[in-house]
Amino acid sequence: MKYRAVIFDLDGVLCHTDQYHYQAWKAVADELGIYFDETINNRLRGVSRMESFSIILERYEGEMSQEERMAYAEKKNDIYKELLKQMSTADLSQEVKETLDALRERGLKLAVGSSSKNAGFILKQLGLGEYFDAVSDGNNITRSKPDPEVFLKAAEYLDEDPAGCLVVEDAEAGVKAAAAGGMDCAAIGDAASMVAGGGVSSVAADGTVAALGHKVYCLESFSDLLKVVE
Ligand code: B16
Ligand code: MG
Repeated sequence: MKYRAVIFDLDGVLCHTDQYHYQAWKAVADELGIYFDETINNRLRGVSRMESFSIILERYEGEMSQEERMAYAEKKNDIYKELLKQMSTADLSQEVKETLDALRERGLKLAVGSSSKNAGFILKQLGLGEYFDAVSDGNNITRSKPDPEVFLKAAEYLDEDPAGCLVVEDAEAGVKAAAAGGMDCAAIGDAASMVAGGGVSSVAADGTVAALGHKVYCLESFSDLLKVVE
């Protein structure tokens, strides 16, 4: 088999917390009188909390100190965490669970590589608290995607070479992070549309990341992963 391990992004791949991120940022943006919509929200995928707020503040007319930025980011996180409480095992789709189980049966190691500092809580809500062989998340990194740190740490925790790992991502920043880390990537959702449309500039039409030689597959649905790892 080509791969020995699969590293999954969390938000937008294993589950859909993206709507909760949107609602929480929207509440903060509305309070500050900043225009914010789903298109801007797409730019926040895979990007750390503080960097996400910087993107939102691009449309802010006034000045904001670092302390104020931290306070608003914390406020967003409080709203987000409150929304996460309504998540349950019902938010883990049957397709995702069955595909994870099938990958494991094939002998692949499975890890999470997420920018989120709330990854542990989300996995617990989904009933996946003890499921993965390793979890690398926003708490163990200093640089966020497109830096490859979160995926390289996941490979290290799994004791695997990056070249033997396949990353699954829904964000442009994550697809780039995988390539920068020397890993092939399966793009899903928003990232798959971008890759297919040529929106990820470093990815050639045949799915190869130019100059780096890493593959990027476009998944129509999560279970397509089983074909990629054959
Ligand atoms: P938190 P992922 C990312 O998760 C989200 O896509 C991104 O929108 C969010 O800003 C980031 O986590 C940080 O999340 O505020 O919970 O630490 O896609 O990398 O699983
Ligand atoms: Mg994501």
